[in-house]
Amino acid sequence: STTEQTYIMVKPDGVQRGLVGEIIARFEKRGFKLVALKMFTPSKELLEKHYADLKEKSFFPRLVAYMLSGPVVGMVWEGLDAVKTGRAMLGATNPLASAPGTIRGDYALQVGMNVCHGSDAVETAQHEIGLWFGGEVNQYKLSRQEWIYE
Ligand code: YYY
Ligand code: MG
Repeated sequence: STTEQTYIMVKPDGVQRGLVGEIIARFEKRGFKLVALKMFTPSKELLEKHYADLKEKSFFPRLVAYMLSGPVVGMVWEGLDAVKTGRAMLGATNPLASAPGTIRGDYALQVGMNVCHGSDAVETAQHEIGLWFGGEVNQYKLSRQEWIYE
């Protein structure tokens, strides 16, 4: 639906490399509506909740340490098929497999520094929006929407 929401996050490497504006611009230009945006210095506890499904993985400690290495920028984007389309815009998890034209395919090389996060399902997105924004997103009419949706 056109009101589907996804949680997109610029990871510490993306912030340090000056990719925040580029990533926002891609979602804006694609037609998605920004409904929440914030820079966070997350706690270890929050990151462990965010990545709870990966806690048994061998790379989990390294992943959490990387995510604690600097501030991140979290956002919620709303629009048609936002979760799946958002993932397609990010590219494959391993940047070596990400298609050129995707964010990871254009700006990253290694899986442990892949610049961005995107929710993998509608339910996951709602869970992540709850974790990072307490579920609080903005409601407004985007005037350009009538030139994006037929
Ligand atoms: O959702 P996505 O970020 O594309 O991948 P996940 O399987 O959820 O893994 C989260 C995160 O963990 C990934 O973006 C990089 C890191 N990671 C890793 O460092 N090494 C792996 N073999 C797999 C994932
Ligand atoms: Mg994931």
